[in-house]
Amino acid sequence: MRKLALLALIVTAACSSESGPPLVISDLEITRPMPGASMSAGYFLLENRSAEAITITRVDSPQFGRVEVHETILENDVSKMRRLDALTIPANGSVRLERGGKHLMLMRPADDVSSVELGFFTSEGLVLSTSTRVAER
Ligand SMILES: [Cu+2]
Repeated sequence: MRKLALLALIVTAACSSESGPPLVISDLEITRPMPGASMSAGYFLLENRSAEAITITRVDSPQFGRVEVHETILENDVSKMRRLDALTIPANGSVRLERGGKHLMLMRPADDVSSVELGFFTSEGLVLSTSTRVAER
């Protein structure tokens, strides 16, 4: 957290008209689990507005028992998912989580998941928190 605060100071000094959080989320969509399934998927765009790469090492949500970052890969013409230990957003760059690509997998839902809160952590702590309504199908 201390490093991020310092980073924010540097960014502010370098570009005084622009301050604000280093990591910005948009286009956030959490799907409702398919009937009989207990997993939801999350899609969004993460923008890093700082001059240093940001590596997300953990995502959590009070509405789910477990949240993982997955990547869909094609192996011998079979679509598979694998878990990613980290998600790096390059300096002044962005990463999109989308259908058929990297995505968030939300497991073990609570009884009420009509509204979902998400926290994104680096090894140094929380860098972004957000919430959204779950998409109607
Ligand atoms: Cu997945």
